Amino acid sequence: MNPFPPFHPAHVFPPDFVWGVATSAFQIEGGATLDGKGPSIWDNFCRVPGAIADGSNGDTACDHVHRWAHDLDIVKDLGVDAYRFSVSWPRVQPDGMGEWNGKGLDFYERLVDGMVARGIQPYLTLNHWDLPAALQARGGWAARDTVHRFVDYARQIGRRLGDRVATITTHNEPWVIATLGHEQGCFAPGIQSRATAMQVSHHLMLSHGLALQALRAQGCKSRLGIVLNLSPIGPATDSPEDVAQARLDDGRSVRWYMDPLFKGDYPADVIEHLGPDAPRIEPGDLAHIATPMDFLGLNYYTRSVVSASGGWDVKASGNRITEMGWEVYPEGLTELLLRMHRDWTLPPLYVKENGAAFKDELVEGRVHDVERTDYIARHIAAVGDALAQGVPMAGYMVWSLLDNFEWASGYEKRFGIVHVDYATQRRTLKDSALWYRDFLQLQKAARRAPAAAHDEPAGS
Ligand code: IFM
Repeated sequence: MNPFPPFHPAHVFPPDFVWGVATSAFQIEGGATLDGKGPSIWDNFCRVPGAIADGSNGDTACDHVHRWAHDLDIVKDLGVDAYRFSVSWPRVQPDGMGEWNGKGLDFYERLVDGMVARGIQPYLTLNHWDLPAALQARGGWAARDTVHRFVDYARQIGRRLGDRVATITTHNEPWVIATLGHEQGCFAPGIQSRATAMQVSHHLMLSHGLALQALRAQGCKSRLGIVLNLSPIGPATDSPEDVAQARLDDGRSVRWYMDPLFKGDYPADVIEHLGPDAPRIEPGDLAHIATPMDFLGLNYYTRSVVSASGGWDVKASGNRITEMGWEVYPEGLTELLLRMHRDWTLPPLYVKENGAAFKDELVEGRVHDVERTDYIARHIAAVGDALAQGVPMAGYMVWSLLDNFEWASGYEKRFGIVHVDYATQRRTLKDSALWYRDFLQLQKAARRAPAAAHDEPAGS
């Protein structure tokens, strides 16, 4: 029996739709001290007893610093258009200010050239969370000076790689950096203060806008944008308390980021709710944040259902739950995309991450990850549904290419479509990777011969 939804004509995507896979530096690179790399806040956080579920760290991870060429061969073999990766700031500038590390910059030169040579479009992210530890010692993202350090770093990367990378993302998931890193403290740098978190979020957004301006001023040709993690947020019941809670949560995690980017202001209800914890905003900041973008990236994994009393049992949904405890809810992706299209004026929109951790078993060289394959197929269909209803979708990327260091969960949660045996560093394409490759071949066939391919369901 075919466990996957068929891809009927509504889900043949436009010829220029970009298909990709994604990773980030800290999660795969390893080489924590190689060739002059400085420590990041995540290197330090991993040393805090109890911070990482399995007590692990990113010292070796997937050893991508040594195996990058083989990894790019895998990316090419999948037949994707683009590979989303991030630059480790402390690898290229160990202290986050001052001296540049030539060997670190050369690594990314080789990586980008390797993509170009294989016909893969490089999609670069500047900040996927691994802030240089030396900057944290000076206040980190809570300090306004870090904004200017980030802009310098963006300029340098633009100068070195901007002629070859298709897109540059400033920040990946500023909500995670601010809220998990500085309010809940379960991610680096492990701070627990709402006021600090809100100031951090403002500095991230400000540095995003200023980096865009700086990159454009030096003639950078890459398309520029940001990647947000958003979910549709709904009340568990229709009680006024639950409805109000859902509205507030939506304000803090969705509108807090979308409104300044696209409407030039933070949501008034959230500012009022924060009271003294609201960030200090200097004149002109909001105009910088609203600098027009060439694209917006969205990372989608699940929906959020909230109740004023705190708990909602995700199992009550009756839907499959991933190893992260996240409900599988592809309808939420279509719902979110339609809402974004309705409430804000969007540039081309990419799903820059989507995927799932499930328990995988490597048996005789195969990983039959039916649940992950089903997850990806259904979310691609959800993107197709949004596209068909007019949302300006430009691309979709699977998280992740490789099993990797899943932050506070360590190596226990596997998101890869390629299995990594951490003892040997051997890579094995899971069934989800084989399915994605077949699916992309069908999409490409559809690009060549649209009429014939419409009769051909994918995934069969
Ligand atoms: O692994 C992370 C990634 O770094 C950012 N987005 C969510 C993924 C899964 O938790």
